[in-house]
Amino acid sequence: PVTIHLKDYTPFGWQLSDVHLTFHLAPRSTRVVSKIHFTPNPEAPAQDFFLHGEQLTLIRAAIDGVDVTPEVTEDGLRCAVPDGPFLWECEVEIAPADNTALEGLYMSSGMYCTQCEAEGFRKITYFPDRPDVMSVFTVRVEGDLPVLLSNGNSVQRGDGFAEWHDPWPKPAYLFALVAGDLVNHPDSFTTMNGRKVKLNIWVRPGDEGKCAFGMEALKKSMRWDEEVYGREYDLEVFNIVAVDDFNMGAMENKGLNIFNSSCVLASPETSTDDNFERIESIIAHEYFHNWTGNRITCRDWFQLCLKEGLTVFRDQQFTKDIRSAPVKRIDDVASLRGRQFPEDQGPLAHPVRPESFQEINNFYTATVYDKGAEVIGMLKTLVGDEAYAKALTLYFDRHDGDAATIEDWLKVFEDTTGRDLAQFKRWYSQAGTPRVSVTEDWADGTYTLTFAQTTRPTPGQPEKAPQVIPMAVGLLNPNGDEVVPTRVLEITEETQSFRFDELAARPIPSINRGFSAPVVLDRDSSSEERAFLLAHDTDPVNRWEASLLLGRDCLFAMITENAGPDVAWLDGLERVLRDRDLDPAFRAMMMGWPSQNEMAQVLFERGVTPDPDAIFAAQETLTQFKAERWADLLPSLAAEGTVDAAYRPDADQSGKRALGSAVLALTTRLDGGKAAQAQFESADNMTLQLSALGQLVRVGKDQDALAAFEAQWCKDRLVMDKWFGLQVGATAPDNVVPRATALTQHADFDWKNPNRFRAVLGAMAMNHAGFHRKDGAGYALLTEWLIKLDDLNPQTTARMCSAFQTWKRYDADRQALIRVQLERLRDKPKLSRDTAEMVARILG
Ligand code: HT7
Ligand code: ZN
Repeated sequence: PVTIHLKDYTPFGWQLSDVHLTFHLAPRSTRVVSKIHFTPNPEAPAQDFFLHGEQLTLIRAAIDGVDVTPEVTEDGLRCAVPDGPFLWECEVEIAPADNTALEGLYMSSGMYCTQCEAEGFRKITYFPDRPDVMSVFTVRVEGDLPVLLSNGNSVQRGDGFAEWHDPWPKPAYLFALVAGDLVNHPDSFTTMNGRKVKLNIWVRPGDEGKCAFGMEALKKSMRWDEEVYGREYDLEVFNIVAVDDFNMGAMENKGLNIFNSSCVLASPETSTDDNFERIESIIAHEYFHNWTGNRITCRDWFQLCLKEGLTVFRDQQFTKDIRSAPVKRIDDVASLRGRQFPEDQGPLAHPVRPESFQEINNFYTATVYDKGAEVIGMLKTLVGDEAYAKALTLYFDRHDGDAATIEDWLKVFEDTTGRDLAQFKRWYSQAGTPRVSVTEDWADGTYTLTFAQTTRPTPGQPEKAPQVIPMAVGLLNPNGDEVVPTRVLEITEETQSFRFDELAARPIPSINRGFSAPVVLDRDSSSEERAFLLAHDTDPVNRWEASLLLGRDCLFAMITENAGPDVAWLDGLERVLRDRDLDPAFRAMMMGWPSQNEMAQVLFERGVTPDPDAIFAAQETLTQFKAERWADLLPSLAAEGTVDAAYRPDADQSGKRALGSAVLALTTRLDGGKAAQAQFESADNMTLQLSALGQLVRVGKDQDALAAFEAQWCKDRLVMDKWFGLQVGATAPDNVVPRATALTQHADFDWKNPNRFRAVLGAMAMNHAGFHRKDGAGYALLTEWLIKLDDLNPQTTARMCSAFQTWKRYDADRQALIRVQLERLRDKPKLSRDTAEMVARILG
């Protein structure tokens, strides 16, 4: 396998002034004709003329009108070219109907669509398929289909053809084409400068009723980007298309975003509140890419976080602004710790800006996206809101039209603030989660906090240097009053102390408020102090954190010492739950507790080998105990969690329903599923229906409900994904593998569809105790399916290998069972490059 290194970057030898593409569509014999003007790039070293190309049949190539015979290899072609500018013409044939990898031009439910990021365009035609080669595209699509779309503005449309022109230079990964029998949900948006932009969401006939929410989200995103970042949309039309077969969530192709249908289609009957919120944020994310990603793109794929970290940061800001900021922050922190921390602390750890890769598709990770966003949040905290805004304006002014780097990004902050960001840059280059231990000292009215930071070695990085850590700290006095409001301490040294003078009494610190830095905090605080913060902290994230830490300790003691549940913690929590001044959504979050996966990590960190069955049993005992202890409280909380008005998927109503659903989880422990059954039967929206079904699955009283649900929704793919997933995800550990096995034999288990594959096999891998069952049947079943999928869809296969990334936490028997499966995968004949790289990294 070839490893590509950041340090080897060299510019392409030519510039492309314009690209003309003509597509003659046919399922197994699409012809693609390209005409491109190449001009030597004065900034580039001398090099062969090489164009990427994979799985293409070359029909004809010509230079300046004269036919040529290039040297064609598996990954492209080489050709002798004139010294000066020249016109390249080329015709290839491709077979979209046979493209199961869902990269390049492929077919989904009878429609043609594309996915070119990262390196899919090379499966469409021969081209310098790299993000720093930008050009203006004109595209003609010919085909006997009612809707023919591509990037940019519509130039001409006629019987069986359409022409599109995108005036903004772009790299090939932002190219898109869609053709099919589609219907649109139209609307328009008037920009801050009074330009009217046509908006469309294109869907398969029958899905028109699921577009309204996505359209509203799009308009909100467009307005927000104008108001907060001063960014205006720059084409006459913005098209979104929903596609059923898609490897990821969505793609920001210029003017023609393509979405996994699960990430855009929504209706109250078929989508949960969580689905609505996710759709809103993904639509925002893709839209925001128009400036952070498209107008300013990446020089090379090592700079992926430049667009992804920033765009995630922007979509998180957007959700905070239009929903509840504290709840969103807690959600993001929980997801970072649940997904990114295990990556950063295991064999797949890599820097936010990786330095090498074999397959770039394997680096669309939680580290690049979510830690990348945290790094931007830290930068904003360090420089302040005003300087951040100025730096961003400078970034857009200075780099519009560029393929930029992290160096460019940091330079705008240096130029705006005069700060030296050399040390801060380590957040981009150093992998691993920093651990910060805290000690304190109190004498004569002076309170001193001392922080010591370390980062453990990660693959390829044995030594770590200290990072800049913005640590937001507030101090409370013993009465619970805030005596020192939030202050950001800038930790730059390995060990560093900060003093707070003239305090009347020894304070109680609230550290890393708002999760100001993505670190593991090591602090020996007493449970009294945690309970105090749970009761009094003014920072919602740390209030939630205090409860989580108490929950961890409680479960740890239950698992390792057979202790009973921590009554003091539950009483403290009860006071929070009874506080009607607190947002129901926040209280719903407080009712959550460490996941089984998180507990496995906690045990491992504390030197105890996690036993998945014991963790599951402790969770069950704790839930039952909570239900019994709070039996009196549950009815009033359930009332607060009931919405009488017509369904709206907004923060207010969904917060209430989240509380109702958390209450139902406890009530079910007391009534064996009666309330859940009633809710299931009366539900008039998917949020209530699904949460009730989840509880029925949990208590094993699900046969009738599952059958009724299937009968009701068998025609709706997205709802049926939920049906498949829930049966595996919510059931008791012993049932997980048998159920997953049975579902893979279900007539509707279309394993070639990534959503359906993930619904069953992904849900199995997420059911901690079920997946990690002692006999290794979960590992074997997943591997069997990954082996099968790899021939068809390497990208999705490789991503799902990360289910094994935490394997070193477990006992020797489980590790041996996992190793057997990883080696089985590794030894599969014709294993894809994607999966081979992942397996090799996980095996170490
Ligand atoms: N920029 C996109 C990332 C992406 C992708 C999307 C769909 C299918 C395959 C893909 N490979 C990479 C999505 C985003 O971050 O917005
Ligand atoms: Zn993105």
